[in-house]
Amino acid sequence: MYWQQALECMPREDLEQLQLERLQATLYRLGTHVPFYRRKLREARVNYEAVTSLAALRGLPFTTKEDLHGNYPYGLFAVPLRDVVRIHSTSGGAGMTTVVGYTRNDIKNWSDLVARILRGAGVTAEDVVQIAYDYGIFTGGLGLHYGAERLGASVIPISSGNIKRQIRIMRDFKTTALVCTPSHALKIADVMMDMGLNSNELSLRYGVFGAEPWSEAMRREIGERLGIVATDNYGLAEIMGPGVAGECRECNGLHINEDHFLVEVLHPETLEPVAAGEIGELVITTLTKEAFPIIRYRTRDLARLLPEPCPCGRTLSRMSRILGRSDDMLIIRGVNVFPAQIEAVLADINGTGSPYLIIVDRENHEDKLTVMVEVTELLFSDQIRKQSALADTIQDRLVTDLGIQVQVKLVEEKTLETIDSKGQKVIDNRRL
Ligand code: DLL
Repeated sequence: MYWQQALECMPREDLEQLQLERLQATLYRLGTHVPFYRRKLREARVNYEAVTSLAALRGLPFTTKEDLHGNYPYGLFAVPLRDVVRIHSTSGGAGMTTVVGYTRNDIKNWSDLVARILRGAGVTAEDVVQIAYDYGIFTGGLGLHYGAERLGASVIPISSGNIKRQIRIMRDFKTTALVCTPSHALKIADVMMDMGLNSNELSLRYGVFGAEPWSEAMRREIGERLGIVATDNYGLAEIMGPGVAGECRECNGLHINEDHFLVEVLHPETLEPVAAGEIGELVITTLTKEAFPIIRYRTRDLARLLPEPCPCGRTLSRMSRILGRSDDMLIIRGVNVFPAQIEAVLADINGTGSPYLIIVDRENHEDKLTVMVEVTELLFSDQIRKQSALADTIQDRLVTDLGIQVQVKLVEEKTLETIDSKGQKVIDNRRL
């Protein structure tokens, strides 16, 4: 049930010593190789060569998404591109893209950390693992693929799309572990039902799900409908991708790979640590990354630490599932979407730039994004053809920029305030 037992079950004292040594090395790397951090550390009056305890973390400056955008594309890389063997990005489209790089050694560590998560979920070298994440610049597909191969499992890189084919392959190839977003797993269950297929006709045993928020109710439903044990795993491209934290078979919180990541839980406004076990924002420092080390990254993900030791024997702390965000980012079909991206597209197109409302629904376990846009009375009373041309233009731009399907509806001026009197920009109707 362990992949790297000595590390996953290390006495806390040894773990903290290892963390300190790795923090020192990371600070040295950043201070000497990344001008942005050299400046930031100087401004924060941190003598990175004199850090002698983990408590020094509290005095280090934060890194935000804006910092990453300000250094787009390669400004925060700590090695020359010659040493970078892979480049990924956060999910989500233009305007908000963050570029991250990996050295050969980073890929090796990443594979081991993902292997830990798969092993913790029950998967072994005997398993046939079907990966239904998008394979591409998103970290989900390749990240889990390398981890599953490292574990020695037989990997089916099915990717996303064509669910009937995914199901047929799952049945014929006797897939034992399914890896995808939790909503995709439910979609698979729906389509199986349409195909008249029962989970008994499959060989599935494990489901390893992440990349989007889900709930205990969804875990139960997936478990019942697919006949599997469903575990949660968490990660983000800025830190590594999948592999940051994952559940063991206790299904009660995600073990953080603390020998590679230092996680703080801070109040999102005061940025002070919350009391033990309280909800706060996860702020993460990488400890072993070579190409793209990062300190005190404000993830904007809300969770809490679970203080009790886990019966599985791992000494790595556990965190709750992700309980929300401290910003307005939405995750739609596993893709990160910011209202500001939509606003920027609208501002760019003539005839709009006026009030809009983003509506997110989940129908048949699939997220649907609708953007309602007010247009002037003049345009509204104009020919239908002109209207639908404008709707198409907006839709095309949004699909290109966000990287997901969007429906655009034009409405008359003042319609939106009747739908939503509170002037919110987003109505999220999804019930997880
Ligand atoms: O979603 C990495 C990943 C891939 C994780 C596959 C797990 C499995 P990004 O595209 O950078 O990376 O999106 C990261 O997704 O900040 C969270 O808000 C959200 N997220 C990721 N995992 C979970 C989860 C990948 N298990 C953002 N529960 C993060 C809830 C999650 N939210």
